[in-house]
Amino acid sequence: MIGFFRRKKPQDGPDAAPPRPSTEDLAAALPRAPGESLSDAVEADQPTLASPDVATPAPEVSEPDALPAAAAGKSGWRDRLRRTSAALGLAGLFTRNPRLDDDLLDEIETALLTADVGVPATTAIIEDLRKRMKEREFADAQALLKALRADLIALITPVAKPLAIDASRKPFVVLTVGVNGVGKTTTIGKLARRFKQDGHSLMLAAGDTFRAAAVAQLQTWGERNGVPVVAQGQDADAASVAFDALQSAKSRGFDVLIADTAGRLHTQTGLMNELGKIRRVLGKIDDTAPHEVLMVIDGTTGQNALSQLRQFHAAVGVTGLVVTKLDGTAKGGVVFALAREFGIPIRYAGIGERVEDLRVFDAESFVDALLPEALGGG
Ligand SMILES: Nc1nc2c(ncn2[C@@H]2O[C@H](COP(=O)(O)OP(=O)(O)OP(=O)(O)O)[C@@H](O)[C@H]2O)c(=O)[nH]1
Ligand SMILES: [Mg+2]
Repeated sequence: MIGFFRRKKPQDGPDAAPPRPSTEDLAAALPRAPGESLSDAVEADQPTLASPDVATPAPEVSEPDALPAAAAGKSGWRDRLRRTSAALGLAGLFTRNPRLDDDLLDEIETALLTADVGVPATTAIIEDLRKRMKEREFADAQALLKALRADLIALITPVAKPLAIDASRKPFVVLTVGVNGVGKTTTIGKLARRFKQDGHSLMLAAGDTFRAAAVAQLQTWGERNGVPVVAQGQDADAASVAFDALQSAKSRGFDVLIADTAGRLHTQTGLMNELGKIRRVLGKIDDTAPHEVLMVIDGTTGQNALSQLRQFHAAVGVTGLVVTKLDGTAKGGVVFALAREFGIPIRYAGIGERVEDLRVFDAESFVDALLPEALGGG
């Protein structure tokens, strides 16, 4: 019976067929006592996190050694986005007070592409500026800089929509997805702190069951924030963990449930299908769940983020994004490309490893960090 809930590991290859019946089939078929969870019914002997059988290597929670948190407000954004800002190099360009001509537009175009803004978004901005320059709208380079800032802000304002916890959904279920190592678990830890501070009661689900260390990592974040974590053993079925966690969070009256999942490559069809299964299993308990499918994207991956999002969106219907590691990259311009291509809300930006370094995504602060208004003494 337990074998039904074991599942292939990432190295089993992208298209390996699932070896057993789906969890939702079993959820429907298995008799359970009221309040008894799916895993209780079929996996009584599965090792749990507390079991001495589970090897728990040192969890990958690097925060205590991390740099100090970014300063509050716009200065924190500016400090942490300075690599992308340097890649853009527009500060140097405008302080030279350049002439308003095609060469200037070419330089801006190159700068935007260098910072990974991508071709479609860059072309749209340059064509807008070219048209307005021809119409003699700009008196000088400072006026053009102002228009460029406004175009950049306008591009990302529609996606700067913070995540709102709908209190009528109890629990409000957040399913976290993304490729390996992008910062999913760390982001959940940061969110747990934030939600708790906002007065929400919450629970975490350790849906990354590939590695015992992944469960322990989430557990550490849970302990640090005083938040309970629902876990089964390593190799448990991720959908079964999600099912258990939602049942438990619902019966205990929690406001929010955040489910972690194992990182997976967007090209691994079998593993991508598993996300659909997690989604369906959650829907068995609450047909409106999950209420947010939060995809975490590593800002350092640049344009590759677009194909990642395309595949995850097709597999599981992404409703919000977190772009992490913007502090360590010159490719932060990918945020504009994501906004233009998908229009999916960007909820948060990760600008460091500390728990405080998860910012609600703010269009003006973001553009201000890349292209300060006061450039060139204007
Ligand atoms: N500099 C920086 N590091 C970050 C940020 N977010 C996450 N990290 C680091 O990225 C590394 C990977 O983070 P995890 O949270 O383990 O990533 P994951 O997506 O859960 O990884 P898997 O579960 O293996 O797929 C850790 O060292 C984090 O500290 C960020 O915004 N800035
Ligand atoms: Mg993880």
